[in-house]
Amino acid sequence: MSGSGEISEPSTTDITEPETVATGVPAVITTMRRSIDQMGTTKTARTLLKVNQPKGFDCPGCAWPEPPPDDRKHAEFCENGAKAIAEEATAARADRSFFAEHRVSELRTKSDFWLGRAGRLTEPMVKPAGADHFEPIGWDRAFELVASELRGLANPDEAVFYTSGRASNEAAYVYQLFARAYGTNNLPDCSNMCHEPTSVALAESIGIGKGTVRLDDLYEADVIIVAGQNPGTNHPRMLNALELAKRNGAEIIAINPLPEAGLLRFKNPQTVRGIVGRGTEIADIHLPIQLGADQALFQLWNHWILGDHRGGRRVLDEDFVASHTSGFDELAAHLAAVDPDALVQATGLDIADLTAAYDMIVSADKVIVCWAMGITQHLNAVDTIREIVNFALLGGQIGKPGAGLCPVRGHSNVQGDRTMGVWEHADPGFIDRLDAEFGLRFPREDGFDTVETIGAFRDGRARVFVGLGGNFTRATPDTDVTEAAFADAALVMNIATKLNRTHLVTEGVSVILPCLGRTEIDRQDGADHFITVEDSMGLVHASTGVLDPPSDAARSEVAILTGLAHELFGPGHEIDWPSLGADYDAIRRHISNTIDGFEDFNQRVREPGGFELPNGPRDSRTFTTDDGSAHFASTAYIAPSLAVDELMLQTTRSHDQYNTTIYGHDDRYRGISGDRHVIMLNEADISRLGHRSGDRVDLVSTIGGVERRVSSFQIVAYPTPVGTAVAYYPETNNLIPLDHHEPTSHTPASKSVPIRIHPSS
Ligand SMILES: Nc1nc2c(c(=O)[nH]1)N[C@H]1C(S)=C(S)[C@@H](COP(=O)(O)OP(=O)(O)OC[C@H]3O[C@@H](n4cnc5c(=O)[nH]c(N)nc54)[C@H](O)[C@@H]3O)O[C@H]1N2
Ligand SMILES: Nc1nc2c(c(=O)[nH]1)N[C@H]1C(S)=C(S)[C@@H](COP(=O)(O)OP(=O)(O)OC[C@H]3O[C@@H](n4cnc5c(=O)[nH]c(N)nc54)[C@H](O)[C@@H]3O)O[C@H]1N2
Ligand SMILES: [Mo]
Repeated sequence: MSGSGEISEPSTTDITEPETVATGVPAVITTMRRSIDQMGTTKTARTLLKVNQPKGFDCPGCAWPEPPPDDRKHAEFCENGAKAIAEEATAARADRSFFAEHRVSELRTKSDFWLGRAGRLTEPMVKPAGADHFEPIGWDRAFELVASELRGLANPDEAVFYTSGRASNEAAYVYQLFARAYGTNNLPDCSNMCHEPTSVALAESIGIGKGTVRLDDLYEADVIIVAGQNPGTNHPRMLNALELAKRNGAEIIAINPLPEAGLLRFKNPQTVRGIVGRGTEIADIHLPIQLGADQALFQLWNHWILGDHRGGRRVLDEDFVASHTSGFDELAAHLAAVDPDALVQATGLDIADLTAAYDMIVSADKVIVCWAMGITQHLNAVDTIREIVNFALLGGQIGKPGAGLCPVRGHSNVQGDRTMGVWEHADPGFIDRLDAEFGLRFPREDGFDTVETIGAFRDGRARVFVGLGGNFTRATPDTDVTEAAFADAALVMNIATKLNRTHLVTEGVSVILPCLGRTEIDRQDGADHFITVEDSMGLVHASTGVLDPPSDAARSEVAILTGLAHELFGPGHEIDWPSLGADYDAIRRHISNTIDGFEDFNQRVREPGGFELPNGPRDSRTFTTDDGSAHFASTAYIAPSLAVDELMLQTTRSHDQYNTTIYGHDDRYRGISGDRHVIMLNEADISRLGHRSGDRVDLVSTIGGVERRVSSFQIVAYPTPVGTAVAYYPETNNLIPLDHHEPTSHTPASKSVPIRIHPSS
């Protein structure tokens, strides 16, 4: 089946009441129907039975961990994991006839949904500079072309090497080695737009940029706080864990402006009870907070904790604070001086609800805080996470069973890619180890992150873009600025499973190299390879594809990278690229030698279920900060100021997309289907601003005095707090200026965007 133009785009939107129950029968039906549509019946059954099983592949959906092998249900997947797999296992092909039929100028007018429906890429394609068609190019010629472009740059820092979080550990390690051997640390990744504030805040406060809980901790917790996360859509298997936690007696507090289905009630499709029953009430308390006000909320709770002497005892864990932390006196003085009324007001929450949640927390021994993009994509994200860490430290909630910090990562191997050294910062210890391992001198200067990359292309300081997966120009903010910056690139090369807009943006040369997906058999010279990944809780395990590759020509990411490296560096290079491509154990040996926690990698990863990376705070309350203790941070909450006719917009995911991959047009749990161009507003704001539900409006941002606009969005009345608005990403990315980001991590503040609405002309 050749991908074709028979795809119809919806132009109207259907609205029904939002659902409060997640999963259950409708989810299972959606799963099966969608995968059967794209894959056919036998392939569907064969594929879905291998998801997240010890001898199968790691689901390419999210980074939520799997239970230990003997606990796994036969179906260890969810509706949205199945969509991710069906998207990859589709029978449609964006092959040479597809590219012959569609000009680049035509493809640029198509939606993300349409481009994805074209199907899997089958062979290397090139669009010469100034041309309007992609044409086939052999692998060797493609490598020669890219290598010669890289050799021709005045300076290696004119090339940028981006990674999306699906790349395996092996591919990621080879990739960073390639970029650094070439001479640059320009290694931005999707984390820069995602959990970077988490990595920054946790590294400085607890000495490691990762969370401190295992899956089992959730089952033992007394209270689990789920802040800024929509697990029913984005981490559906987390609901299984929350359900079990609840059965074991945990209470759950959801902090979220929206009443997301699944946080409020959940039916487990993996049990019969789940299918027929009413489901479990997941959240005991829902706090519908104002956007970006979580810093104020945790600061308020921390202020209360310090003054709380219940039954003559302080709620504060004085022993933990005395033996494991520093900066307490400063924090205590700082918190004593905050104005609690102003903090309450900033949250927009009812004092009774705030107090009820607080009482629940301080009556508990073991508390876990989970968070995702609702916390990280704000101007104050790093400060918010510092305040969450303060909260955990004051309660002594780190390094004991059933308690801790639980950032929930997005892409299935985004955490592993960073562990493998995909990072624009040149960590001196790691670079020294690379030097020793490979007998080269690798660069020491920090490279560009995601936002800096766009600035560099805009200003002509970067000329070549290489993408290991992802959809860079669509996922990033300031769409018009970003696309204009990339139009002038000399070369854009993407290693990809499917066609997307980033492949189409440059007027220069564009090269698309088709790779295997996680689900596919990686066979070279008769031998099958497996790869490894690290989940959100630091478990490393193997993943083996089971499906046939999309074409004979598609290659593994590792094979593509080592092939290109061999062409660029030539035979006799200090790094034996061909042998790394032929034997992934050889890559894993280098990983063992250069990355902590990977000793005996090849042996340990062959154990069922893999192995766990060491984690000082979690395992032994060891904090590898400058003074060996966990750091409190004193943060000042600054409330955003909006003009009377402004609303604070969050850009978010529907139930039917994976980032820039749009599976369909049905945001089922929110009761919205059809056209994705909707703006969800509180009823009170709609009438206050003189509009009605169903009106078409333009969304306009004027941050920094520059007008940015997206046109013709339909107003939908929705239970979002007064003054806030919700719309889908990536359609609204054009509203977010490049420099509208958190100051330390540079993560775009894509969930605090002040906008106005104007009637559409
Ligand atoms: N099916 C599917 N799965 C995915 C993805 C996908 O696109 N589709 N993407 C993957 C990736 S890369 C990631 S990073 C994760 C994303 O997973 P999530 O973080 O769940 O993603 P979002 O859809 O951005 O949802 C953000 C949630 O935070 C809430 N929120 C927004 N602002 C605030 C705030 O200021 N405070 C609080 N307390 N809450 C707020 C929103 O209402 C929403 O419920 O999911 C991963 N898994
Ligand atoms: N406004 C706004 N912007 C956001 C966000 C938001 O909430 N709001 N979220 C941000 C977040 S959290 C993230 S993580 C980024 C996501 O940014 P990216 O990770 O760059 O985007 P994706 O849409 O996940 O990338 C999808 C593409 O990856 C390729 N692909 C899929 N599987 C594979 C594979 O196995 N190998 C290879 N080589 N390629 C593959 C396909 O070509 C597909 O088109 O977006 C960020 N942007
Ligand atoms: Mo993400």
